[in-house]
Amino acid sequence: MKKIDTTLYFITDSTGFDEAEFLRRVEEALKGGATILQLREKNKTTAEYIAIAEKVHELTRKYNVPLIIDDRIDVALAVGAEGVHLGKEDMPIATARRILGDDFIIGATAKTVPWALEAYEGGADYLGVGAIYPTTTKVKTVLTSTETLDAICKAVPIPVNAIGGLNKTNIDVLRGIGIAGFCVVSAIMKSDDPKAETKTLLTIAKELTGKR
Ligand code: TZP
Ligand code: MG
Repeated sequence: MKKIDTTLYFITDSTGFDEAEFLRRVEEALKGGATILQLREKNKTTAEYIAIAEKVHELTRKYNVPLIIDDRIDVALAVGAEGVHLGKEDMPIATARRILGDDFIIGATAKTVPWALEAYEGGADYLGVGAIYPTTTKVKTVLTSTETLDAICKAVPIPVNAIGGLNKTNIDVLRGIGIAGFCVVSAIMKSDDPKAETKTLLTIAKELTGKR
């Protein structure tokens, strides 16, 4: 199995920021210790997605953090990213695995045990499960119970991350569940001090996952 550290998985959202401020926040999160970073863009043209991905990749390389591209294997390949994250409406996991080969990181969204097993069997390296709480980030999702999250963790041998509405004040519901880490968007992206917030979340994530 590939070694992927999903302890504190930061997902970007450029909404409301100019490019310089967006990149500054991304770099602050990297300085704070995000262990993996997903570039998530829903309203950009292919050319725009590639252009911003190249800039973000320069930063993630500097901090030795894998860059995952949301939805788009063409963009991931174009910029030489380390991985791609795919949901139900994106390319099927097994198809992506066939195209991308064994070394590429492929993450999948899963909201049920059968869906998690299908993604794992198709060749996913990790799963994102949620939304655990309602989220202010623009996303088509439904809530996933902590019971389902727990069942998914027990059903697959790959890292499982919780996602959705998570921040430093409400993480405790995940205690005792075998997650590898958790994903956050707004907790870091909208923080007044993204670096300090990332540091705090990393400490919590390490403690929660028994990595400290
Ligand atoms: N998938 C399920 S919830 C979510 C995604 C992409 C958004 C999480 O964003 P936030 O701001 O951490 O709630
Ligand atoms: Mg998607």
